[in-house]
Amino acid sequence: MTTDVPKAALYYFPKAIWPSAPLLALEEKGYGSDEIDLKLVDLSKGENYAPSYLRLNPNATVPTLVVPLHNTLSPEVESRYKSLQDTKSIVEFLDKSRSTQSRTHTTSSAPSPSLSPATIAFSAISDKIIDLLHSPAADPNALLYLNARNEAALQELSRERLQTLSARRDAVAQLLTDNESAKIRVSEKTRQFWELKRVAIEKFLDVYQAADKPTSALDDAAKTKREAYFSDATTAWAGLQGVLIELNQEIIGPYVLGDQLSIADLHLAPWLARLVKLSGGTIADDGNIAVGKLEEHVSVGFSLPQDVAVTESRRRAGLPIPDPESSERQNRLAAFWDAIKERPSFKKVYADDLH
Ligand SMILES: N[C@@H](CCC(=O)N[C@@H](CS)C(=O)NCC(=O)O)C(=O)O
Repeated sequence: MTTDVPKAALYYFPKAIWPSAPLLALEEKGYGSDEIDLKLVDLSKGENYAPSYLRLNPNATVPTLVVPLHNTLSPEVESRYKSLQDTKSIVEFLDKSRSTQSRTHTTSSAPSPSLSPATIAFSAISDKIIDLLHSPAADPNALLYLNARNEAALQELSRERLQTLSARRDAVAQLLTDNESAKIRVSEKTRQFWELKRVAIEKFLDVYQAADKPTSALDDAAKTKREAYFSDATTAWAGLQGVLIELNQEIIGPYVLGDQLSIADLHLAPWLARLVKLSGGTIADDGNIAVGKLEEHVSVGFSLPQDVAVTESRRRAGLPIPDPESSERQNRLAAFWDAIKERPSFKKVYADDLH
């Protein structure tokens, strides 16, 4: 294969949630490691705010997929690119761009199943689930920053996140200073974008930095900030209940559209992995344990209807059935967790830990 043919480049960060969807897609679709360039954008250092990255994705988010335009897939023609800037379009693109019949530039001979919904009805379910997972009420990054509803939890969260959040604030502050001193020149729109990011990061930083003090030792301003934070956190986690109920109703099981994996599962997997992690679960936990921890974390006593039999879900997912006589039941999210975590794609993307 020639090496000078322009390739698509996936900008990602391994610990971020949404880039994990295209990373799972690369595995499930059998892309060879020579087909897509993987480019790391270190979110913990604020690299996503750099002007060079904003030219690829003005939202400063990962993933971004930069693809050579089709008619210039030839080394003689100067390459032109377009960038896909959201997870849904990127996963769809990766699904459509490799099929076992197509002659993509690859050394991989792995099969490439279609992951697109096969009917209009399936398409509607898939879209509904993907849109729900990307809705503000389900935002896994907001839930990460708001994952403390009492003083002890806030102390722990602060220990985990203070350092990277400070580094990200410093990166944005440096860009604003460099722009001020004309070391770099950006548009007013970009300057305002950075300013908004700085304010948003500092709002959390203020609360995290004071985490070690009991509320009684805070001055009035800090107390008000902490109370507002706990109120936002409580609202965010309460709002997740409705999302979980809806997801659990819509999933056919064990995967979103039934026995076969589809693009919706590539969104649900990283989303659920993050929420299980935020709830204290691990990759070793089976569905009932992992989703049980999530239910408990959302609200004590909250539980989704256990309307499927574990043996039936495992049979449908092609998993071994240790006890065929078992009458154990589970909810659909638990069945999904059992099925997805056994896939080689999931084991690869989450080899280090859930994130
Ligand atoms: N709507 C976007 C959301 C992507 C997103 O929120 N990415 C997070 C990481 S999982 C991010 O890049 N955050 C960077 C930041 O906000 O500074 C998508 O679907 O791709």
